Amino acid sequence: MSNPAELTTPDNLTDEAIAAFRANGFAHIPKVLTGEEVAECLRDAKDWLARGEKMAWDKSVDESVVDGTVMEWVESPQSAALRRLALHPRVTAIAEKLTGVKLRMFRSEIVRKPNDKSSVTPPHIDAPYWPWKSGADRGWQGASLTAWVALTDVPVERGCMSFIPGSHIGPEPTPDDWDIFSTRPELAWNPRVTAPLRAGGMTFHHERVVHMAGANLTDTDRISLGTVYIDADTIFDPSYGTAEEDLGVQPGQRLDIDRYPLVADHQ
Ligand code: AKG
Repeated sequence: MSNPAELTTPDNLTDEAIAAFRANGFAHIPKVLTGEEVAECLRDAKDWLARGEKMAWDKSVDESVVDGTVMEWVESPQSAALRRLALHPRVTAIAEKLTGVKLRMFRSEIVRKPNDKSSVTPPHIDAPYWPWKSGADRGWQGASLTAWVALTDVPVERGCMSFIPGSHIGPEPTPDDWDIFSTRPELAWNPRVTAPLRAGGMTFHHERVVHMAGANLTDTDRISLGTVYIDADTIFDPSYGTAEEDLGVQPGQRLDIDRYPLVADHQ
């Protein structure tokens, strides 16, 4: 863990932090962006949320949990700061050190948890959604991780994330694991780590780690950018996952197209 006043970079990321990510399935990094970087990304994000087409997560649970826009902004010159953030050399090089593998940027999502009508993000793991084999044959037991960057301050009361340390280690995920406490009920009784963040701080989480977030009980929107990075060798396999979007590659192929750039090309 670094001093909150100090920017974490790939150069000062400690071996202990890397070992903790692999053991716990998440990393809590109090400061990774400068104030200037936060300000320009927040400006871009608000701009997109005001005019981009939005989707709501999990309408069946609660229409108002979060809304977000996925990826359209990546190609737009008006959102240069967010594109820079999704491919930010500091963020991506930390991600590659944590996982120990070469990564591609897979997708990125601006998320707002509104101040006036939000509820909780239920406990879940991400792996059952993704159309690839979740890493059993890989050293870090994963094929993807998410970088979740706070663009506003996110104290506990504004709906920060919590994680169940070590929950990424276990059986190969199945589609039923989306409702993780029904398939692995023992995890509901494990200690959780809550990760409040100042704007410019971030967490990384493994696709198999149990995570959740609280409701936004404050009078200010919670805004974040969640970017998913995948192991560069990940192969599209629709027999895994519930995602139905067209990925632009054929089953059995690596996700080796321009849409999923190697992060190293931007470092
Ligand atoms: C994820 O990025 O996988 C999340 O579950 C984010 C939850 C949130 O932003 O509340």
